[in-house]
Amino acid sequence: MSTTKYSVCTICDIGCQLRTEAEDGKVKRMIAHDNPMLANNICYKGTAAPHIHNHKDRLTVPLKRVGERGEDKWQEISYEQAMDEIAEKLQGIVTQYGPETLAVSTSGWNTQTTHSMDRRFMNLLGSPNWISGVALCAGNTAAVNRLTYGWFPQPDFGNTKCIVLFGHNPRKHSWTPIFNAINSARKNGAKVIVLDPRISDQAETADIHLRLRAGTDAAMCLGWLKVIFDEGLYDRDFVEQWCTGFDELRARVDEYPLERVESITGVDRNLIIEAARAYANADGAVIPWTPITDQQISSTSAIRLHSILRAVTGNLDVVGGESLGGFSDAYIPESELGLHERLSDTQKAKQLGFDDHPAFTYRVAEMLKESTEKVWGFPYADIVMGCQMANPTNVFRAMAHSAPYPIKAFFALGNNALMSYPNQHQIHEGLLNQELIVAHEIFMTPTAMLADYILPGDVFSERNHIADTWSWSTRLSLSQKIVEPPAQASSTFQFWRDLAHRMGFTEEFPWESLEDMLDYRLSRSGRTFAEFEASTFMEMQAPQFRKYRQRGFATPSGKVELASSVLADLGFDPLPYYREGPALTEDYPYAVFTGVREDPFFQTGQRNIEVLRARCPSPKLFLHPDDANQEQLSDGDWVRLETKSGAVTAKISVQDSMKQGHIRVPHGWWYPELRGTEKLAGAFISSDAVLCSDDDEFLDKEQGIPHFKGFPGRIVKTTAPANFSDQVLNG
Ligand SMILES: Nc1nc2c(c(=O)[nH]1)N[C@H]1C(S)=C(S)[C@@H](COP(=O)(O)OP(=O)(O)OC[C@H]3O[C@@H](n4cnc5c(=O)[nH]c(N)nc54)[C@H](O)[C@@H]3O)O[C@H]1N2
Ligand SMILES: Nc1nc2c(c(=O)[nH]1)N[C@H]1C(S)=C(S)[C@@H](COP(=O)(O)OP(=O)(O)OC[C@H]3O[C@@H](n4cnc5c(=O)[nH]c(N)nc54)[C@H](O)[C@@H]3O)O[C@H]1N2
Ligand code: SF4
Ligand SMILES: [Mo]
Repeated sequence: MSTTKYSVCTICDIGCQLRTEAEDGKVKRMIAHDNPMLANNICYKGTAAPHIHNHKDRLTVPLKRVGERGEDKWQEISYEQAMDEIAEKLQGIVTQYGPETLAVSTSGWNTQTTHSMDRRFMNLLGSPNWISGVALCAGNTAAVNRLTYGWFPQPDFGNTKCIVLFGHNPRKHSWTPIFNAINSARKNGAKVIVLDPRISDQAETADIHLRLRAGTDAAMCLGWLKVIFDEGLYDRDFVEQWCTGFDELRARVDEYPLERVESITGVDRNLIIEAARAYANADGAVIPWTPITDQQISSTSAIRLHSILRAVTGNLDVVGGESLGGFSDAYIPESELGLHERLSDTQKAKQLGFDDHPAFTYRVAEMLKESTEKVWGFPYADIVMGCQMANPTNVFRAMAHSAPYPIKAFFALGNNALMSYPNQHQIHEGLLNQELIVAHEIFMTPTAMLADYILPGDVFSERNHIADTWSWSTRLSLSQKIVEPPAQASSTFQFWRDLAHRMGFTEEFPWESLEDMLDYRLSRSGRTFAEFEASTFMEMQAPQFRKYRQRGFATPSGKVELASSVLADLGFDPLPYYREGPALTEDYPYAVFTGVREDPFFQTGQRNIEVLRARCPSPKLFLHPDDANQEQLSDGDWVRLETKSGAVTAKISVQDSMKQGHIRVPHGWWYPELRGTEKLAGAFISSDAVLCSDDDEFLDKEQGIPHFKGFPGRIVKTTAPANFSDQVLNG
């Protein structure tokens, strides 16, 4: 029997809607959606989904650790037994040490079905210590955007005339829908400006390319503002009526004359002027979200500078610019499902990071609560899940060193936590210190290997869902189940619901199934999941522009805060600034950056999927030919990339497109095929997270996120990792 359904792909976080075909209860094929509007939105990871969903190594039965932690020895147990034991152990820990000693790490997009039940459970229990990879991605950007104008805007690619990409490099097989949106905008006459040390794919076809030194984006933005203010290219009316702090900002910008910006960024001042003019003069311009400014030492300033550029050039909440969406009228948002109002002020104040790096913690969420309710109708805006998180570095420090208090239980759901933050050695130490670790996973990752219990997760072809964009936009996309999950695999929704029922929160978790939850969320618009499914595959509220004219902005002043009152109240500089990263030295002469996502993989995933791994069998460092000559290295040589924190073994790829003096290291490499021969399947051999420090001199001040863009490193020649073979998964 063959069936066809439509599902939202969760292999990466951009969520293409695909056509799914199954035969005799097995997923057979994933292809593009029939709707011509969506026909280009698929990459080769999407078409490889059947290989992932039907993979022989999928976890299908709950596992309980029987050897030493990390020894990878397991006993199969029933789901009921696993949940009973987890609940009992967690209860013991909470009673003995307090609820805040539970920390949870998850990313949300791949498990998809959590519906903020994790936050709900933690808030009822009393733990504020929820962390996520979104702290290094769109989550922290959302939180920092709120400081300026109270929401996180979305670019209007359909009508824009200018797209500015700060590093961000969508391609045919990387964030495909955004790649397609940029290409259509180009066809409609939009110019593209790329800021990237490398000649990236987007840079190659850009109208203007600024090859800045890694980590200097904030200085570049200050340079653009200098041009825009000096040449009067800003929207005076908007600034006068709707912004606070213009004079202070202007004085700060004057501290960055173009000679200074040129010397910091390494970009010719005439090119800086040309780009700033092109952006400011365009009839509708956008600076789409980028992870590059999420992950550097001046991150808060750089993200704020993007928001300031949008505002002063009149690109905020207008056609062709970037619009402030607000909550959906049709679907109860996760911000509400999380029950953030149920966590007491005392417990909120225990959130790790609250005191020293508060920008995306409850401390700021509480400061923005009143204005958010006034403008958007609800006090907690958990946009892209990132607006009331604990700080990951503070959490791992607490796990490793028991200060300011210990963390005793750690849950990782759909998140390979060991490799997904800076300072992997500290994360490892912290994990070894735990009394209880639970992993919810579809494959045996290095993080899962360190757990006490592993629960097998379902995948997107095995569950029903309506994907929203985590309160970022009002789009709702249907995702249908086409096959049953393997024996005992289930959703993260089920996990939190079943744990809550075992720990006394039955009343607050009244839903039996995912469909019940979807019915509840849709009840806002008077529909059930079955009705939604029968009537539409995607819907979105019509955008409204210049809404601030009625309601103001969701900031304490009700205006766009060019000088942030929240940052001032917290004792930080209210104005954006540039801070130089840790200096290169004779010993560590290269500026290393992590990233340049690899087409066949999403983050730390898929190294075990043969059809994908064959496209990229080994990790690669990119190096400029002059640097390769200097180091007497050739393309394909194995090297060790060393920093003061650790070392990564990888192959050299000599590329003309690299910027001299820079090295690119990929994110997330481990070797599933080395399970059983190398410690934690080679998690310490080639992972960028061992290189990146989270010492204070490497952290952004306001958010406490690490500097991944231009930290000091050196390379030495070596041999391939033991037991490694390029052919291992090919043949
Ligand atoms: N060191 C370092 N850290 C980083 C980054 C970096 O470049 N360097 N990048 C940051 C960025 S931009 C991001 S977005 C985050 C990403 O962080 P994550 O989104 O956590 O990324 P992944 O590494 O893909 O880990 C997801 C895990 O979920 C599992 N999984 C997939 N689907 C399902 C499912 O349906 N159910 C369950 N239960 N599990 C599933 C996968 O097997 C995988 O192990 O990491 C951030 N952290
Ligand atoms: N195939 C695939 N696609 C993905 C992902 C994946 O893992 N695989 N991950 C998704 C996720 S979660 C994310 S966050 C995005 C990330 O994807 P992108 O936003 O495209 O980011 P990266 O690929 O890390 O790096 C993009 C560019 O930034 C440049 N760069 C490095 N340092 C700097 C700097 O300091 N300043 C500037 N301006 N540029 C710099 C690099 O040279 C590189 O060309 O990709 C998404 N798409
Ligand atoms: S870009 Fe590829 S992996 Fe990402 S959601 Fe779309 S099809 Fe899936
Ligand atoms: Mo990301």
